[in-house]
Amino acid sequence: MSNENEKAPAPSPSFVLTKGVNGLDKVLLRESRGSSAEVYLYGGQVTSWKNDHGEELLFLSSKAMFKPPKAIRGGIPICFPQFGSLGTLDSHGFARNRFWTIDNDPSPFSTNTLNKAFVDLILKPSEEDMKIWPHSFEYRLRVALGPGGDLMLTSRVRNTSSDGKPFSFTVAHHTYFSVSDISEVRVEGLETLDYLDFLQNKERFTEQGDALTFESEVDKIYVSTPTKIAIIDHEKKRTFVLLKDGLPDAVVWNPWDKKAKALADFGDDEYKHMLCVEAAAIEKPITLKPGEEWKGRLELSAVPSSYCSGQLDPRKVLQGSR
Ligand code: TA6
Repeated sequence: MSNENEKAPAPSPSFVLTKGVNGLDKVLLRESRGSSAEVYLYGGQVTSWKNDHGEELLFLSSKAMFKPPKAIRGGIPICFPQFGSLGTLDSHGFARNRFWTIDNDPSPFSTNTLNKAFVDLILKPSEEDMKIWPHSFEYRLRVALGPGGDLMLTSRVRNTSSDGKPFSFTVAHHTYFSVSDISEVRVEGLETLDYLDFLQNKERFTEQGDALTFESEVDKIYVSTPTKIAIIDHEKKRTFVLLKDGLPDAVVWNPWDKKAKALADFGDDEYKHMLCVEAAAIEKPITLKPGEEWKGRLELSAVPSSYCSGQLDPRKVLQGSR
C-alpha cells in the first residue's frame, strides 16, 4: 500500500533539445498523432506549430534574423514586462530578447498528465535587467501540445522581491498566425468592443457590429475581450480558435505594405500571409505584491471550417454552408 503522502511523480516532459538557426538552442515537441512545435530558448519563443499533416500554422518571416539581441520575427514572441512603448523600456520589454532556461522545478504547475509533449521554461532578471527594471521576478512558461494538436501556453509570473515592493507589468503573447490571404480573413469575437487605435494616437473607439475584415494597416488593442476569438481563413477553409484566461485584451496587427517595407526583418509582401492576434493584459496592468503570482493561459487550435458569419464556434459550422 503506497503511503498516501507520497505524491505521484510529476510526468517528465518529453521533448528534444537541439540546435536551431545560427546554433541557437531550440526544443522540439511532437505529439503522438503527428502535430509538432518548436520553441527557441532565445526569447522563450515558439517559432513553429504544425498540425498532424505537417502544415505550418504560425507565420515566421523569411527574413527573421535569429541574431540576439534582435527579436525573432514571427511565431509567438513574449512581450514582457511591457507591451509596446507603453512605459520606459524598449518596445515590448526584454523577455523576447533574453535566453530562457529549461525549468526542471516547475513546482507551481499543476502537472497535467494529459500532455506528455510539453516543456517548462523559466526567465529571471539578470543584474543588467535589474538596472532597467528593478524588480525580481520568475516568469515560468509551459508550452504544451494537446492530444488533438492544440498548442497551449501557460504563463506564470511571480514577484520574488525581498524588498517588500509590489510591481506592475503588461504582457502579450504576440502570436503571428499564418493565413493564405489577409484579404480573405475574418475575425469573430471582437465585434462591438472598445479598442485603442494605435494608428490614431491610441484614441478609444467602439468596433462596428460585424466581424473584422482587413484592407489596410491595422494596429488596435481590443479591451475586455471574450474568452474565445476566431480567425477564419476562407481560402484554406481553416479557423484558428483562441481560448484565453487571465488575458483580457487582444491586439490585432497587420503592418500592410508600407510598414512591411520599412521592417528589415519582414518581407515586403509577407503582410499578405500573416495576422497577429495577441492575447494580452495591457489596459489594466497587473500588480503583484511580493510572493504573489499571476497566471495567464492561451490555447490555440486550428479547425476545418467553411466560410460563414456569426458562427463563433467553428466546430459547429455546418459543413459546406456558404
Ligand atoms: O502588436 C502590435 C505592435 O505593437 C505594432 O505596433 C508593431 O510595432 C508590432 O507590435 C511589432 O513590434 P516589433 O517591436 O516586434 O517590431
